[in-house]
Amino acid sequence: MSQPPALDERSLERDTLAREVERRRTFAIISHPDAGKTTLTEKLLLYAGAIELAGAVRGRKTGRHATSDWMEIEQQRGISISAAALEFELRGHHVTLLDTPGHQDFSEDTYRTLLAVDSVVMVLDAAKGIEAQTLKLFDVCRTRRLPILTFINKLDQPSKDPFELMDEIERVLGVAAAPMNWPLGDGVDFRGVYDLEGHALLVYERQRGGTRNAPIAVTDPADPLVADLVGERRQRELIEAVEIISGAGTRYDETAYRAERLTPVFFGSALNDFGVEPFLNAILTLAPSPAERLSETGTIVSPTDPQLSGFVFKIQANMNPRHRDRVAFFRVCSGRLTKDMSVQHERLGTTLRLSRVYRFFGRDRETVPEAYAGDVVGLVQPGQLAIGDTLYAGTPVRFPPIPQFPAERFATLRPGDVRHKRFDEAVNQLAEEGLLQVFMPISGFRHPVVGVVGALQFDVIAARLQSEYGIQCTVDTLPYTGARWPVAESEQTPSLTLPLTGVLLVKDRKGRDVLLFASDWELRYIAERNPRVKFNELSD
Ligand SMILES: Nc1nc2c(ncn2[C@@H]2O[C@H](COP(=O)(O)OP(=O)(O)OP(=O)(O)O)[C@@H](O)[C@H]2O)c(=O)[nH]1
Ligand SMILES: [Mg+2]
Repeated sequence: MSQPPALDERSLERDTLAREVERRRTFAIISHPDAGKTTLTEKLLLYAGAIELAGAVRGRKTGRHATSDWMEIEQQRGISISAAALEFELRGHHVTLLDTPGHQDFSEDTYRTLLAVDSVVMVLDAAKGIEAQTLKLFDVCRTRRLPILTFINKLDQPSKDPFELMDEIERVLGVAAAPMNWPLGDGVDFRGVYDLEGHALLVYERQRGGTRNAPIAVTDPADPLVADLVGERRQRELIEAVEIISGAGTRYDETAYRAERLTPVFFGSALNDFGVEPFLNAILTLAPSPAERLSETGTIVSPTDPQLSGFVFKIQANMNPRHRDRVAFFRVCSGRLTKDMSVQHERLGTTLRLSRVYRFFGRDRETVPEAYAGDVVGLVQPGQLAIGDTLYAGTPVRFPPIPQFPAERFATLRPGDVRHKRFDEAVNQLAEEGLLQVFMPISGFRHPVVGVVGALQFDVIAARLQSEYGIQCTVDTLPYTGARWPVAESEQTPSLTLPLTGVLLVKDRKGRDVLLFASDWELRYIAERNPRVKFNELSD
């Protein structure tokens, strides 16, 4: 038996853990579609020195694409579909950034990602303010107690008045908005931002997109240098704005930010590389390092606890054509993860050796020898890991389950050529990712019926079957709007009485009965006719 480590060895380990945790920043970028998350992500990578050239969301065929939109269908359509993890080192910090999809059809992936981070960057389109999906995601952040930094993007286009935007954040989201810098003009008239803390002017020069302007120090908004740089009219406006902000405006307060009562607000234009560098600095200095987490039973898991723990929040197959494997994205919550270590698989009650541990940069991966709380690592353990699984070493722990969204749209998948085994395997792999739920009809054609949250996911399924598995597939949409798992009260419960139309009885992957129904009317009918049966919305 090995000896327990000596006292000073243990305190040395504690110091290392504390230091590693302290320097970690793990955050997700969220917003309504098209606000500029992926563009901002790309520019943050550029300023962090993690990439040399920035790609674009709508790159020309031969052009560079944004690192986080690595999937073929993302590049074709210019939207994000799947959350992408990007990890890099910057000025002594270890940063993990997760770019999420904004479209509500992919929001389950975004919700799962929000479980894996310690804070959030919220991007607003300056012309649009708080949009519907941003509001929904904000509510999720609030229940998960995630501090939020705000980046108001696209100031190079006609924008709402900045005071109106501050007011909208406070009114609609119900948090204080503390401007950290202030824009001078907008659209064609956009001249730059004034750093309210540092008293410096960052001047925007339209023609010089991509170049790194340094902020110019001024004594205050009334400094004659300001007029030289942006003109007298803009200076007068700035003086007035700063007076209002220092009088009645909200000032940054760390405690309030950490308690999700306040969001620091920055202005800029991601596409034009403007205001990105100060924002990156703010992420490093303001965003919190990994905090304690609660297990399912309510025990506190400290990030500096020497025993490893964490959970799988995402599975993605075929990320790299050279490695056709399934990656389980694992958020480390405590301890140190080392390659080849043995861990306990909480759900299966087995021991697992972590032989393939990667860190990710969009599609690219590299082997990592170790990881700490806050890190998101990719584990390749074929067939052994599912979304929501907890892994630990030492004292048993289980993290709360990850809720699955109920499917609201259904379709039959018809493969073109018939290589059934490969097709079934492909559909099952996509089901493991949580992209779809698979059902088998009881009678008629044996083509699988799939359920998804949003209609765009059908396009993703067809595109991925084609590009990742070489399977041409037709998606025939079905008129159903929901699924229920009937559970009989007892063995004596009579068999189901169903309406003649508007329902379909299918089996799930575990062979259980599932009812698909076309509207609430059928569901009510079924519930009334079968009083001794419970109809569960989710399978487990
Ligand atoms: N004018 C202008 N356009 C921008 C700016 N930032 C992003 N865009 C454009 O806005 C569009 C959407 O940008 P994305 O970065 O894909 O937005 P997103 O939030 O990642 O979108 P989803 O991932 O699909 O939710 C693209 O055409 C960008 O080029 C900006 O600062 N100014
Ligand atoms: Mg995007």
